[in-house]
Amino acid sequence: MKPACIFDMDGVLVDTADYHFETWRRLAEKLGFVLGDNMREQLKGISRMASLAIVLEYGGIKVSENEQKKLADLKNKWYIESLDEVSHKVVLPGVINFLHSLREMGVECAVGSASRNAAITLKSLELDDLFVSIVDGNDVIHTKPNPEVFKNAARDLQYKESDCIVFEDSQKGVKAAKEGGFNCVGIGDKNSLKAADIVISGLEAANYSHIVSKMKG
Ligand code: B16
Ligand code: MG
Repeated sequence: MKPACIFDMDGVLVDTADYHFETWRRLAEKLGFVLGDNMREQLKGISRMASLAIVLEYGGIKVSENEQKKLADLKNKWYIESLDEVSHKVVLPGVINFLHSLREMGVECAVGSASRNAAITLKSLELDDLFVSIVDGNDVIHTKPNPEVFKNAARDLQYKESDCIVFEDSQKGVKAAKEGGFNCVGIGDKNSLKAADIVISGLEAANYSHIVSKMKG
């Protein structure tokens, strides 16, 4: 049986990580503080409300639950508006080729993303048909580093965790994959994704047979 592939979305399939971060910056500015570059990594891969909590704590701001909901909704409105301008340009290099090569080889694929916008985003980019299942932030209770999102994707694929390869760009996502018993390919910087089994720069550099040989070796 060929190991299945489960992809994180933001930062792996599409380059929306910067759009998320720039929108959090815009919100911080509205609240009267500057969100430092050092927060970029920390805001990757976690849910909208968990991200908001980090941003508010960074700015030393306390607001009611009702106000938090309003701020999160405003951030999402700005984020979706910013995505409108970019559309297909957000698909990362090598993604389409890699996904099509997996399909030709008969490798089953799914998405496991913290984003509540994942299904909408992949549908609007016409990439949704390439996945058996898209599990996103709407389908889970626990956010990464909890492995729930990947476990749900494995369940939908009907594969054991150890027969799946998770592709993930965030530290919290890599932790989720490893704690859930998955093989994990880190996407990005070797130093910040040390917990992954192997790290590659992006899907442009991905070779399925090579990755599988590393996993089984
Ligand atoms: P939304 P991923 C994550 O997606 C992003 O990395 C993270 O920065 C964002 O806060 C989160 O989705 C929630 O996104 O506001 O769209 O629900 O990397 O898990 O695909
Ligand atoms: Mg990500």
